[in-house]
Amino acid sequence: MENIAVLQVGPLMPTVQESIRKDYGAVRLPDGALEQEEFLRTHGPSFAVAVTSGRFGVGTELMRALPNLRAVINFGVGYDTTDVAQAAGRGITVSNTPDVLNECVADTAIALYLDVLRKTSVADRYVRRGDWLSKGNFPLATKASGKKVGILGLGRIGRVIARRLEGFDCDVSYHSRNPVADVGYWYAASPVELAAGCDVLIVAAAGGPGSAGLVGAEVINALGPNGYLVNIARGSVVDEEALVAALLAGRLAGAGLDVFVEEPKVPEDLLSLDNVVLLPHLGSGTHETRAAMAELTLANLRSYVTTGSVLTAAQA
Ligand code: 8YV
Repeated sequence: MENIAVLQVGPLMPTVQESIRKDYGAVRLPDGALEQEEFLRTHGPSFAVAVTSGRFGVGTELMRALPNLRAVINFGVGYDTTDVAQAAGRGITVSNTPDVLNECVADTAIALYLDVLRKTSVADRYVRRGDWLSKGNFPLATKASGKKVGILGLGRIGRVIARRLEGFDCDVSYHSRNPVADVGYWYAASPVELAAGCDVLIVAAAGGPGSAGLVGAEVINALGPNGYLVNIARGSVVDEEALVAALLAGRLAGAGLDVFVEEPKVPEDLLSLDNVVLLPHLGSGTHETRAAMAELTLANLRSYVTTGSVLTAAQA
């Protein structure tokens, strides 16, 4: 095996951290800004591979400080925190962990969908507070089966969500950059058209500059006061300020959110709203899926170090 210097950027699953330290002598980038600067000035040129996760990534400045970087191995399917344009320009390979998390992320979308319409989290709080005893029956919710659901981004995860919704007798439509050849769902020409024709909009598009703010005020207004939004993609795909404003003004019925613009910060205004379900970015967070992601991350690293190419290259 070629002697390659590996840099760990941000925390990783303990098994992955341990494995890259033991097998490749990986060194972790210090946390503080000053320590980082000092570290990179001295050691930056020695690293050929960075192992990171979607939460951290190798951004513009960090990539510049690693002049001999040849590969970014990303734990996670999303790699919007890595500067893929610079990577492409410099011939740096980027890998991610597609497919192994489709089911769990789709399950999370369905959990949010059911919760926000049927108000199960709110009802759980109602029981715990003793309101069932003191106030009587819980107010009626909204039916989840048979709804018109629009999926924004019919990629690997979007398709699995669609399949699950078929089981709820939902009428599925979608918008993606291009129509998907082998599906029978109705294709909407734009996010606004998709939102206008559905009861629930589920955001499953990849993050990054190409999709930033795709769900803006116009799309939210098209969804309307009886519409719901579910986001399991990236906070950046939704104009969060517009979303919060619409929820506060009653221009949207509710939202189920696993992702936010400034994670782990969640807009304060959302915390007191009972028509909003808030999750701490746990889409892929099961033992089984995280183990599969860890395995694929390490397999990509191994493959890069031994052959010079990765198994699952990210699309630039
Ligand atoms: C992970 C994710 O939580 O895969 C992704 O893109 O957002 C999640 O599966 C994340 O990548 C771990 O940092």
